[in-house]
Amino acid sequence: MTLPPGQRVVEGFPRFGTHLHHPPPPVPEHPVIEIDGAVRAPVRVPAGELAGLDRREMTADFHCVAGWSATGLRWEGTPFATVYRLRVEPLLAPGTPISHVVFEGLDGFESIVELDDALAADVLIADRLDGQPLDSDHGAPVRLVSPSQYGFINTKHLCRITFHTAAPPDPDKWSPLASHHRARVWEEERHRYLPGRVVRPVYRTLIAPIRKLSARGSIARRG
Ligand SMILES: Nc1nc2c(c(=O)[nH]1)N[C@H]1C(S)=C(S)[C@@H](COP(=O)(O)O)O[C@H]1N2
Ligand SMILES: [Mo]
Repeated sequence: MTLPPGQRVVEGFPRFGTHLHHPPPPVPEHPVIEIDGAVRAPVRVPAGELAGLDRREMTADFHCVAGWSATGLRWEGTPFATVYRLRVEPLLAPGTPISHVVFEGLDGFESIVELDDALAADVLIADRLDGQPLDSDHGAPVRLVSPSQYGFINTKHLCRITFHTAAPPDPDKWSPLASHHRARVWEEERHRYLPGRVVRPVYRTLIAPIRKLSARGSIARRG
């Protein structure tokens, strides 16, 4: 099996992220996704409706920037490109030059993605994983899945998609560990200022302790 540079296979699919000290956010009774930003008027669309527009199945590996990869995950959902064409473009004034998209989760997590990367054929708004509805560890009720980009692009518990005509303000602009804007796994675009190779060994020491933290969840369930 070929993995992107600097990645190692882990068993199962750990719950991971910047949020491990919190339980996953509760799933709302009627989940909606708000579409806002550079649209004429914001709209709220039931999450299930977005994920059901154009059902696809995709098997892909998942790569966290910290160096672990979960392999052979089977996602189901709708390509983001379909959501954009059917539900977003009609909301835009003609000629609005959308350049960036912000995906926000119910826990406040955000990922900033260039529109062209978000429109790639392998980017899904997913509501099922391995034949089951997404569980809370992995992003219930719906999440973004962009397997060609590191995990931090793949916002879970999606509740808002905001469209921008220029790069939005970037919270970690001055951080030496700022995330890479494009985060393409095959280019090893982990960080903006540091080459991927340099940070690999640091991350490696963190994977085991962080996995322990998340072990109560999905690893056990997936066996
Ligand atoms: N809402 C939300 N989405 C998130 C995160 C988060 O903390 N909150 N962490 C990101 C990171 S860093 C990773 S590696 C993946 C982990 O996905 P998993 O928990 O399904 O393994 O989720 C991403 N999406
Ligand atoms: Mo990650």
